Amino acid sequence: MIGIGVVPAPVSAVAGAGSFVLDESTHIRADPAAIPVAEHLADAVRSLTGVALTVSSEPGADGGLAVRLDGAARFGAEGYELEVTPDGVVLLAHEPAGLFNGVQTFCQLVQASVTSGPFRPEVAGARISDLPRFAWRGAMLDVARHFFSVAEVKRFIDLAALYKLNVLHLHLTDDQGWRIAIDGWPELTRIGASTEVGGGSGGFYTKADYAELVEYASARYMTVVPEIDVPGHSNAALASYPELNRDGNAAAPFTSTDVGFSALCVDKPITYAFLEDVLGEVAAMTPGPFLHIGGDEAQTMTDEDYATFTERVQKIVAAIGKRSVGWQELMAGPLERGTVVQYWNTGPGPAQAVQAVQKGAQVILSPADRAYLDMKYDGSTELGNDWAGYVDVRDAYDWDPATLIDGVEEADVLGVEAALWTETVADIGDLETMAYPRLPALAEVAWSPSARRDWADFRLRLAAQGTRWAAMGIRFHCSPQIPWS
Ligand code: TNX
Repeated sequence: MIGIGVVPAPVSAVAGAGSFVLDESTHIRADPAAIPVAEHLADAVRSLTGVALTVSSEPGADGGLAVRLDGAARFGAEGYELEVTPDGVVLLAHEPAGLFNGVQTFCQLVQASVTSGPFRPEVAGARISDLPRFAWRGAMLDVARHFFSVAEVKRFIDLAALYKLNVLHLHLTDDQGWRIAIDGWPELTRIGASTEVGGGSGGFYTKADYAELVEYASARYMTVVPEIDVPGHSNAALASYPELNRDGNAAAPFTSTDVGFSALCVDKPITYAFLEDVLGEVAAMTPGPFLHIGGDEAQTMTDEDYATFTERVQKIVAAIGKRSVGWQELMAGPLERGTVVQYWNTGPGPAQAVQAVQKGAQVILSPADRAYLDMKYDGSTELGNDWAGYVDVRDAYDWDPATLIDGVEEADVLGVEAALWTETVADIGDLETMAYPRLPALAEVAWSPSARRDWADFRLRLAAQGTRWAAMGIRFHCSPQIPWS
């Protein structure tokens, strides 16, 4: 089996002689800067096997598990080397994020030992060296259509981190709800946050909540990319502040699922005062380099107004010291240096992604017929949409980012992102069912070299992961394409 069963498939993995036995006497010895990752490893092993490992940074005898930051620089910020022998386990990386990725791999090897017969935490010998293909391996959650609590978003982060995803894109605002507190604009949360699809009471993140999410993600080496979707998808803001509307009357709250009807006013100075405040506050709370400014489906605006607006917003973002990300429509106007364009709409085809590249932008690939986790798996899926067709596990898995679009080459692709829109997804059970197992499939698209990817092999490796998901209480979709054990 490719990569001795690991998902996503590592760059190189070979089985070694013998096995390493984990028991209560096993000690993890970590470099001081690697202690948080080592603690994470101990927690994960405890929940997988019940075995409690001790952690320290004291130098000591060989044996046990060594977690060290002296890996080769050529493995980059996120790569790692892992060796399992009867005498011990050595995990090396150049940076902590690489160690964290190595821990995910090691846990899968442990899991394989737990499920391969009578319980004996004995990890088969292996030598793995690994690093990601793409820098941006994203998971987007729409918390605007239905609100998800801090605890639920943390669970989503956990689901993504298991498969080495490193970007959490939070779609924080849309027609149906505004989900982030902005000091200078309190009505956004008093009014704009009080709705969601279907008429529920919505919700929002305080600044402390948001900081908690950033912290939780960062402890898992994930960067948060907040999205404030403008100029369209802005009804919640327009319902909160009459002065943002052309006629000076507050828009009515919206709890249905149509798109494309709302737009901020291009020619009103207050529009930009509003955006400077919002983007400034969001940027101040966000350590990562990117702000997502939406830009999709502004169907009531002229092309000229749209270009004027999106150029100005990108300049606001640049002035704050951040880089803009926008949905593919953004390429219709001028692109600020460093702006990244996210391809999604497979309906009109990839021309806008090609044009974005021709204008010098890198792209993130989220083709809806592959990467939209809100599409139904098949005709029997109760939740979800189907405007881009059904997306079963093979559709999510069996494509290559470098050959998907003529005119978009590997170097033009910053990465791949799975997107979970939540018009029909209302709680954590729904979320898990739509995300799993497609999120791990897309994680392999983003991480593994194309030479290591093969559907026939992947479906066997994925099947073996199901046991762990069941143990973790993840309500995954048992796609008939996968031979679940
Ligand atoms: C299109 S993707 C949208 C979203 C919807 C989604 C549903 C994008 C940039 N816009 O507003 O939620 O389809 O699949």
